[in-house]
Amino acid sequence: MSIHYSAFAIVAFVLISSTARAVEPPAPLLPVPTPEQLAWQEREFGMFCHFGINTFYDQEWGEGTEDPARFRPTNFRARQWVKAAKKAGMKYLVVTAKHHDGFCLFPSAHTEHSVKASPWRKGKGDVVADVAEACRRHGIMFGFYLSPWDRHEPCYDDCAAYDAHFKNQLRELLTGYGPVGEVWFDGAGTEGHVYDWPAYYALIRELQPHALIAICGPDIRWVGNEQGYAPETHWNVQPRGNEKVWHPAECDVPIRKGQWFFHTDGEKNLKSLAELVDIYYGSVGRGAVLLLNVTPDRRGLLPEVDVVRLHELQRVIASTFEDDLCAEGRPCAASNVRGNDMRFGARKALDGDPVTYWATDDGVTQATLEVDLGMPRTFNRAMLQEHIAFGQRVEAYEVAAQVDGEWRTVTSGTTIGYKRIDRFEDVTARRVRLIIRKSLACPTISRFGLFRATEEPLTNE
Ligand code: FUL
Repeated sequence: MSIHYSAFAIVAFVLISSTARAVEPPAPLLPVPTPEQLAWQEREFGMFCHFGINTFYDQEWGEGTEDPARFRPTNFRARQWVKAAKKAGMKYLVVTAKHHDGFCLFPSAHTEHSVKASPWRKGKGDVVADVAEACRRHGIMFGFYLSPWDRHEPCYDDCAAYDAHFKNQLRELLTGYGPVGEVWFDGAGTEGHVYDWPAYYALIRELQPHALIAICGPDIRWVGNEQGYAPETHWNVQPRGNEKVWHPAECDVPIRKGQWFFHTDGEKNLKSLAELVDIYYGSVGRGAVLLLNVTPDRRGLLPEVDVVRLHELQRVIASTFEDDLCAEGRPCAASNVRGNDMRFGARKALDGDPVTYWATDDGVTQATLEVDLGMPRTFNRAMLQEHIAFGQRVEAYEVAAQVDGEWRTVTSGTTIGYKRIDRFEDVTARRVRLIIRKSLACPTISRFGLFRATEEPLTNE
């Protein structure tokens, strides 16, 4: 009896292990994101906060001659910023520890031009510390912006001396405030100045190995505009010298048109809900990450009107994407499934799990996935996602629906990447298809979703 049992167990083991061996996941298509880049990509949406001496001067770029005595927020509460971010669905926050004017929101030991010299909290306050602490408390990734261009620092024109100064400040920020997720190096104003970037990067890697270095940095690239839009065709892989690297894009844009810092008459520049919804589709919907600037006022609080707008945006996004018509359980089939193995089956694109994916056999770069929605359903948004941990692959796709017995193209495009959301007029259909037309290697699709948005069309209010 026991012999029979163990013989059976051995046969079962051999069978299971040989099937497992037969169908390997696709080989990664290099380069692929680092774990930190992947986790950042999945955050999708963050808050930028420009706060500093400019807030009290009604200006965007200080000259470095501003008086720290003017920095006196009356009701600064970092928690209000972070709670608003969290409620808006944002997953990280980047604060301006120092802008071009050189005024530091933290009590740097290497300059007097900081909160230390201000009347705020009798010179004992530290905005960066409060923000980092609030982020930690609410599970928001913390990041800081540190402007390389410094119009106050007397040693700025001596490149070597300034490198040492800048590294000192970096060290303070990298060691005194807990985990840092992103370091934002602005390129503005730096023309003609030679910085020792490799030394800055080395210091960050040494002190915060999980921090991503953005813009003037190797981990996250600037999307190339301050409007909040990524290009339609959007590749994460970029050339660097003779190499190709994974260098994902971040779309930074202010919620008030053209204003990163607070201005007393800035409310009229607050973007409309429709504009913000459009920005969301133009950034997250094209596979980039959105860093929306919401700027604290002279109280040290985010203005209520901005917070309300932010939450309107969150409601539109949440309500649009809460009911996936292609959800798990719908009958579905694919023209090709990797090794005919259920682990890579069509269903894996519907299960809402970003870790699982539908994949085809190696060499199969055109394939169709068909879903039966059970009955005619109306939709106007398609969400597609690639399993980018294995690299970005798709070069051309199409979504089609069977309307009155005929297959019609609902939307089509080029790249998918981490996420692609397309908008189109209402379509009512029971059978729908995702067609991969062209791919650099076998596609790995972790999401094919269809939704119905009810928000008003874009207006220019
Ligand atoms: C630009 C800066 O000059 C602006 O003031 C702002 O900080 C924006 C995010 O980057 O380069």
